[in-house]
Amino acid sequence: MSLTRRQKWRFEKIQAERIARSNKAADNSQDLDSNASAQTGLVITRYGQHLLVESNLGNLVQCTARRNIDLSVAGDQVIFQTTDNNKGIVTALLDRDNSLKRSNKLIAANIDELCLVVAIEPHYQFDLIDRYLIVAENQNLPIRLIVNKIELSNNIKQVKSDFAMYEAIGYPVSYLSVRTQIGIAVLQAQLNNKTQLFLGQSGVGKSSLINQLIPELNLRVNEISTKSKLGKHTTTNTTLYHIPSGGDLIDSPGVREFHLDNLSDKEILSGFKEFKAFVNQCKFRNCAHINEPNCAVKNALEAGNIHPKRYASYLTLIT
Ligand SMILES: Nc1nc2c(ncn2[C@@H]2O[C@H](COP(=O)(O)OP(=O)(O)OP(=O)(O)O)[C@@H](O)[C@H]2O)c(=O)[nH]1
Ligand SMILES: [Mg+2]
Ligand SMILES: [Zn+2]
Repeated sequence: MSLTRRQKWRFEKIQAERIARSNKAADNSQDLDSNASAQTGLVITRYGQHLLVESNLGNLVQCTARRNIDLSVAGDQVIFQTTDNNKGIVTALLDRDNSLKRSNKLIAANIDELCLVVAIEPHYQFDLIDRYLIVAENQNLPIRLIVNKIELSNNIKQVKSDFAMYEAIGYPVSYLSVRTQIGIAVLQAQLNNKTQLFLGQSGVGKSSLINQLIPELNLRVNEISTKSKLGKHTTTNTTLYHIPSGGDLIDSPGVREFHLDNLSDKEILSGFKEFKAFVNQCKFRNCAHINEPNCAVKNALEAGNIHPKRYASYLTLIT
């Protein structure tokens, strides 16, 4: 954590404690523990109306939130007070550095990097990968690609050439096998001391990978269907876990196909970051880069400066 971020955090904490005190004064209806003062905490997970909050001392407290407070999610910093029955009430939500939303639903907050996990089974799809990249670009979050189950591939050269196009435009890619322990140690070193949010289709191995990275966890994992090769939506709650040596990993449930984001044309275009250098050079200002004359994006495609698979996926998403 940089010094400025820590200073900002300190400032926000003082401010939020002030809010919490005034809230307490204004509300005598809840039986707050009279000896308990407001403390800061980290949201570990939310389930329905409940939040699991970790205090600065490392205690886990089951909380509900005051009604006037915005929804908080895993990774949020909050102010809470304990009640007589050892539960807690969240009285303030601290400002976020950032957050990830999908289909207008808040998933997690205060994230350093997204880890998009894909696999050989269920087999990765370019348009799905590009959708995640669009979401990350539009919310200004760095994203890394993790290709898991590579021991199942009988054409690793093809896999590497498929992902080389992402590396070429600046996305880090890791090739892994949780089953045969390929690439885990290298990835582990890259993740230390940061907060990573794991995303990706059900069954690709997000929870299996987090179990490898934090061995004492033992998260529930589930076989994928032998017939459809699809995952069974095993993880149901977005939850934050601490890495003992520093940093946090947030596991999330695989998104169902019909929950994919509705992306606007503008979001789609700004999600293809390698198009940026060309979009202002088209003949028409409102060029959609589909079949307009003198389109700089199409010229770049023909000149080999934009990958045909990326352009194809742009067309699929935009129409
Ligand atoms: N062959 C192979 N299977 C793996 C590997 N990693 C994980 N699996 C298996 O993939 C299946 C799904 O793994 P999970 O970790 O439950 O997948 P998930 O991404 O967390 O899925 P959801 O929680 O449903 O989103 C399990 O049977 C794992 O044992 C791997 O490297 N190779
Ligand atoms: Mg899971
Ligand atoms: Zn154009």
